[in-house]
Amino acid sequence: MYDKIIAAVLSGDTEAAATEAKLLTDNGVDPLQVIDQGLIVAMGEVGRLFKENEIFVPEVMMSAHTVTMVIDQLKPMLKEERASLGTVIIGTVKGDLHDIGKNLVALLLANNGFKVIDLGNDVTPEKFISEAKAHNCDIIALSALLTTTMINMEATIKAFVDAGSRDQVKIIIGGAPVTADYAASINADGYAEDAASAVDICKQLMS
Ligand code: B12
Repeated sequence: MYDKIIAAVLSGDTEAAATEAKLLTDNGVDPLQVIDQGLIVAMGEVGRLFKENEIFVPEVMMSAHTVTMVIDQLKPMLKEERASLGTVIIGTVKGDLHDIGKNLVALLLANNGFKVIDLGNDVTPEKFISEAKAHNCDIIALSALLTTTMINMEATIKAFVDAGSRDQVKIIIGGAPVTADYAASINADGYAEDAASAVDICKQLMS
């Protein structure tokens, strides 16, 4: 059922992927399933091909662009619940430009009753701190996809400690190289391996 959209993402054919996504949702498929079974599966395959040197950065960028465009197309179909559960500030840490996973976490949180402020990618610790203060936020969600930028999660948490505001927020982390052990080792309050579990963690932290 998802073969065509996966193939379109792999070849970076945004038009074909968008058409296939529309066809699926027109036929009653849940947009979240299209994201989960189509787009995320396709990006997993892109990752495998990239790792095995079968494709290179330009192809990965085209696939990433396709996924971003299709998610934007699907977004209006997802019902956004009234934000009432709490405010989450999310961003990809300093030095890291990967944002597809972070965007999915933001999307699901917004769809599950959280107010989400997305700071984008390459976000400095100082920016997280100033935005947390400005929005009186409850949870900070940090994303990192590179082993070389994971260290900036620890730096961000330390910056909150140094600023004297660590007790005012919960901090959760995630991204492909991140583990629960790593989260514990840097004193994060939570870790989740995918967007749906990120919602569960945030709900737990707010209860
Ligand atoms: C797409 C991609 C890119 C795109 C990014 C486009 C974009 N807009 O994001 C581009 C081409 C720009 C790119 C660049 C680079 N990339 Co890249 N990239 C990938 C790739 C193929 C897919 C990532 C992705 O989107 N996955 C799909 C999403 C849905 O999954 P996800 O991000 O893991 O997110 C899920 C969970 O992790 C979790 N999650 C994510 N964030 C958060 C946050 C919180 C709080 C929580 C709770 C959960 C959570 O929920 C998400 C949804 O389920 C990965 C391969 C891989 N296996 O991850 C490599 C990969 C991450 N890249 C890699 C590399 C090396 C690079 C470059 C250095 C390449 C280069 N030579 O230039 C640059 C670095 C640029 C930079 N400074 O950031 C390596 C990293 C290796 C390492 N050990 O660090 C990988 C693993 C590929 C590989 N196997 O070598 N990349």
